Amino acid sequence: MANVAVIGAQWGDEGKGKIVDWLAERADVVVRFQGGHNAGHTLVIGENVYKLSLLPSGIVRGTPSVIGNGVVLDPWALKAEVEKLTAQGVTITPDVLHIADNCALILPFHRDLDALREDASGAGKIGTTRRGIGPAYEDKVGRRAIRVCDLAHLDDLGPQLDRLCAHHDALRAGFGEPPVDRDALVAELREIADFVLSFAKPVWLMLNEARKRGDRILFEGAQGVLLDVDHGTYPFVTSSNTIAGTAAGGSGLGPSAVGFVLGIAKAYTTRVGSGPFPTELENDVGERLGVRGHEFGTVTGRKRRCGWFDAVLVRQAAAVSGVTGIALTKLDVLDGFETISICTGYLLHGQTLDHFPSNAADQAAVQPVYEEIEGWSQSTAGARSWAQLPAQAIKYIRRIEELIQCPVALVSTSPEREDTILVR
Ligand code: 2SA
Ligand code: MG
Repeated sequence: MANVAVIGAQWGDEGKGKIVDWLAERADVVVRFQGGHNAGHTLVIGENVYKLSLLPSGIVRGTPSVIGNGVVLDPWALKAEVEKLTAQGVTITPDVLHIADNCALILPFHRDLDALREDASGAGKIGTTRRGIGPAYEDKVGRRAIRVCDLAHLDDLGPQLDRLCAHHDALRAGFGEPPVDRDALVAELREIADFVLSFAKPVWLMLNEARKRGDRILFEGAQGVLLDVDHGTYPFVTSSNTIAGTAAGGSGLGPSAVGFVLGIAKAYTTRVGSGPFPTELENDVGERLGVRGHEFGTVTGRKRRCGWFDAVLVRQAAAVSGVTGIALTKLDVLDGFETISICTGYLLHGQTLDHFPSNAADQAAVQPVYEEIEGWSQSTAGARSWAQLPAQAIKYIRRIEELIQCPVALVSTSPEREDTILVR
């Protein structure tokens, strides 16, 4: 097996957790390369349900797991998640979990700022997870961040802390908030430092060595391509690059380390948070998709918006991410629909478009052009082979492949790991 990067081909929540878990069994190491604890990956293993936000999914089965430099790391969220999983019987030691020592930290004032901005934004709200992700990435590219390795040098933060606090004090003043309490911040960091540092190392070195040995590396993307800060529905995006290209840069490997790019797409579309969503169904059909698909955020419990499959968006996501094959998930949610629609193009001010425009107002204004196909009445839930699928469901999958110009490599028919059809 080549190294595989798993990425979301829509707005996240495509079911990456299950697919990563399925692949993790065949991998020697699993790497998260972007995002932070805004992810929500659900793993169902027998009777047990594991919900991961920051830790790579491999951790649950004891596969060595790496948090790469492209991730922004909240030390307290890390500790809480490690404790939660430990209570569920998962063993997490420095032999299994490895954290890049050059990861930028998410600090308490990042979380505050995320919430303050969202609350002040009214209709312009992004609908973030309020985890401080955006502000932490801002400080990283602004060259002000405190990083994991700095936790070993808390007495020497000096000018770096000055710049960081000066920046935040000005922002906080704008919201009527007091300046950052520097002593309290350093004290809090001091308390958590040893815990984080016990997992910290130059993971780029470890990964390059793994690569030389021929170990199989599984890159675990979070969110989805349409939330990518460059290619997504800007500004209604997350603050990292979620495309497959980030797998290399966010972990300290070169681009050739990423072999097969597996894009995960739901058989319909969902989105949580604000922003354009051309095929959104604000009616009974959308409601039915949400109820049948249990469409609620893993991290925040927010209700997800639902709509038909948008082949234009997935085609674009597959292109900008170099997707080799698609894993189509939650096909069973479409069971029993008399007809199913697929968006094949857009109308914008009377003109037909075969791609999603970049401008936010245009993105909000496009009207989906639908193709309707006949549904199926049989259940596909739990199907494990092509032969167990109704003919119409196969037709639906084949039509999607044609429209997105990318093969469907896997079909997932339930949250259970074994309920997966390998197409080729
Ligand atoms: P942020 O917090 O700055 O990354 O939010 C910016 C936008 O990115 C969206 N976003 C997500 N969308 C879907 N799933 C995500 N993860 C969790 C999950 C979310 C949850 O898997 O369910 O539990 O609510 C995720 N993370 C970020 C977010 O909605 C904003 O639109
Ligand atoms: Mg999710």
